[in-house]
Parts: sequence; C-alpha cells; structure tokens
Amino acid sequence: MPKILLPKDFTFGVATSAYQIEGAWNEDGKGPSIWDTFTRTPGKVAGDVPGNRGVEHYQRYREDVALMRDLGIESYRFSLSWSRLMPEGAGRVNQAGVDFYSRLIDQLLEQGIAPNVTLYHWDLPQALEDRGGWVTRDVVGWFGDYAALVFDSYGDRVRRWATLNEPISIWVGYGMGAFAPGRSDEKAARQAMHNALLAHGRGVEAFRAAGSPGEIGIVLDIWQRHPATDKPEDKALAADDEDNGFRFFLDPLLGGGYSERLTQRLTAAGTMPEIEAGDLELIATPIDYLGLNVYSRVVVSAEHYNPKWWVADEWHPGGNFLDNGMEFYPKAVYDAIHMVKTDYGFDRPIFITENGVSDGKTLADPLEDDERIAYVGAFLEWIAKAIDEGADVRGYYLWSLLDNYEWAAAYTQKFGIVHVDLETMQRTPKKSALWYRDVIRSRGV
Ligand code: IFM
Repeated sequence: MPKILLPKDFTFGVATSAYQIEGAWNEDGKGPSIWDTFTRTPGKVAGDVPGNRGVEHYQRYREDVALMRDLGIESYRFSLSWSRLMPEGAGRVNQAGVDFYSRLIDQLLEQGIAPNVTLYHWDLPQALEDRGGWVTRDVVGWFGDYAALVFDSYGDRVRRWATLNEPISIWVGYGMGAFAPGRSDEKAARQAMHNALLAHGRGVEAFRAAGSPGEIGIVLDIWQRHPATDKPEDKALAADDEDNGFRFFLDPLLGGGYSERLTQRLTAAGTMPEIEAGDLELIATPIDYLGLNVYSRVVVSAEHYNPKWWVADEWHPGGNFLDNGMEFYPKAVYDAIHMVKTDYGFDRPIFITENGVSDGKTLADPLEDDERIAYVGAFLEWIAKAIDEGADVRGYYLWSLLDNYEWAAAYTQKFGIVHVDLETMQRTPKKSALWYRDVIRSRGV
C-alpha cells in the first residue's frame, strides 16, 4: 500500500519529442529542421554527433507503444515534426508524414494510451528559418496554417494538445546561440519570443475554429530563482532572471501584458520587442490548461553569475546535488503550482508535463537507476501535497520514456526510464520503469 496516494483520475504518463527520438531525418519526404542543420554543423553539439537517427522511433514506434502498454502508461506526450508534415514549413503537405502520426495515434488508442500532442518542440522547418524564422511575424501565419492541418488530421482522435513546448528555447537559440539556429542577437531573440507567443495564440484560435473536442494549452518550464543571499544584488538578479525566463511568457499569457519591470529594462537595452495593436489580446486567448515542466530551481548569486545555469559550473549554489550535477529540490514542483495561482490567479487545470533526471555521472549499471526513483518519487509526493491542499493538478508526465538525443549534449545525457543501446537500438526497461509501473498500478508512491 503506497504512503502517498494520487487521485483516482490522475493521469500518469511519459513524454518525448520528435527530434529527440524519431530519427529518419530525411526519410519519406521529411524536410530538414533547424536542429538537423545545427547538429550537423561542426562545433555545435557534444562530440559533433548529430541527431539524425534519434533513437529510431520512426521505425520502432510499434515496439515503443507496446513498451508503454506493458508499463501501464496511461498517456503519451509527444511532439510532431513540422517539417515531416510540411517539408517547407508552409504550403505543400507530406502525406507520408501525416500517415505516420496517424498510425502512431491509432496504435496508442488501440493500446488504451491517451495521446497528448505538442505541435512545436523546438524543430522549426529549416525552410522557414531561411525566410526569417521566429524573428519574422510571418511565422504567426505559418504556424496557424500548420496548426489547422494538424487539427484537421488528428482532431478526431486526440483530446489533449499543447501549442509550444518551452518557448524559452527560442532565447537560447536566437539570443545565446547555444541551441538551433545558433544566433546570438538579443533584439532578434526577444522579437522571436514575442512572435512565438503570437503563434501560440493563433494556434489556440485554429483549435477553436476546428471545433474538435478536447483541450489545448501551452507548456512552460519553470525554474524559479532563489537569491543566494539577502543582498539586494542577488534579489535583483533573481527577479531579472525570472522576468527573462518563464515570466516573459506567463505575464502576457495570464497577466495582461509584459511587466513594467521587464519593459523598462528591455527598452533601456533596446531589445524590447515590437508589439502591434491586438497582439496582447491574441497572446491572452484563453487556454484550457497549463503545462508545467519542473526539474529544479536555480539559486542565483551576483558574485558567481552563471547565465548558462543548466550547465553546472564549479561554484554550486544551493545544496543537495544529484550525481548529474543538478540540485535535488523536489519542492520546486509544489512552488511552481502555487506560483501560477498566487502570482497569476490561474485556476484552471495544471499538468506537470515534464519532470525527470538524467543518469548520474558515476552510475555503474545503467539499469540500476535508483537515484531517478528517489527523484521522481519525491516530486510525486510534493504534487500529492499540492493536490491535498486544493490545487487542480490532473497529471504527471515523466521525462522521458527513452534515453534519447539531449539537444546540444547529444547522446551524453540519458533521461530515459528505458535504456537504449545506441549500437543496436535495443530497448531495455530500467529499474525506474518497473518502479513507475508499480506506482501507476498502486496509484501512489
Ligand atoms: O530533453 C529536454 C526536453 O526536450 C525539454 N525539457 C527538458 C528536457 C531535459 O533537458
């Protein structure tokens, strides 16, 4: 009997994304995405190993669905490759791509697994990048047309949708150059982030226009910043970092517009995006739920500032570090759930759309991932506490089903509850997968 129970109708799922698992980067009519280009450019990703093969999910999707069924997974969150569906990003449709996701969705439904589909998880078609990418407002129309195709193709079978996953990736890609497309232009990046919010609004409009049943939201990653000390400079840094990160999106989505604090700072820096009449209304088009990806918090110090906080430096603020270098701070999920209510009055359903951990650096046997079990268990306990206190959290998606391609880290970070042998692509459930199966069966930890 578990100590901590989740509600009977709580959904337990797993999550992945197209570029990270599919492979088949140029097969069956798929066009290249910005990540195909980026990872094939020398010097951009760990070991210069591109993600061409992903983990061959395109070929092995049936096996992967069967694996989920055997683990008792109730919902599968995955993303669509825009350039598999529309090789040039706009105009021409690739029927083989449409059919692939159709088969995947049918297979999931046959096995009793609810599909949860994200339209955009970082892999913009390269052809659209060549026409200005997220920086041009044209992207709003391109995304709207793509969304209409998707809802028309799968709206009869999919009941849970997200427009964008973690749009902060656009900052990392256009402002910092660390992700695709590898640009370092802060002004362009802010405009690109604004345009992404507009595209989200247009996607929600397309969903409502399609009239398909189901619910749509957006997925944001929440890394709350805690000042290392009470010093004003640490507190200011924490506030600025949150404004630059998740609040850049939450403020206009739920709070009526960009905050005064952010507006002043970006205007002074000459990087405030251009906002046209009607933009803020479009961005704030009501959503049905909010997806929160929560992994940890960030402790910030003006003295030891690390803007690439996701790459641990040798000065570690906070405490209680996992073997992979990230701070173990499971209360982050409870804090994030409360933050959207207290700071934004959000009272619609919440899903924890991602949470997980990469294997430790000293892990001897890749299947014996006890640290992952402790990590996920603790997060589930904090979610249960938030629910007990009245929060409307409907489900949890463990990142990730499979070891996969971790963006600029290539295959060096393994987040899967299922091990993948990169030579043979053989899948083997880790200890955490079997543990998660038991959590789902017993409805608790
Ligand atoms: O792998 C990523 C995913 O694509 C987006 N959220 C965080 C995960 C782990 O870094």
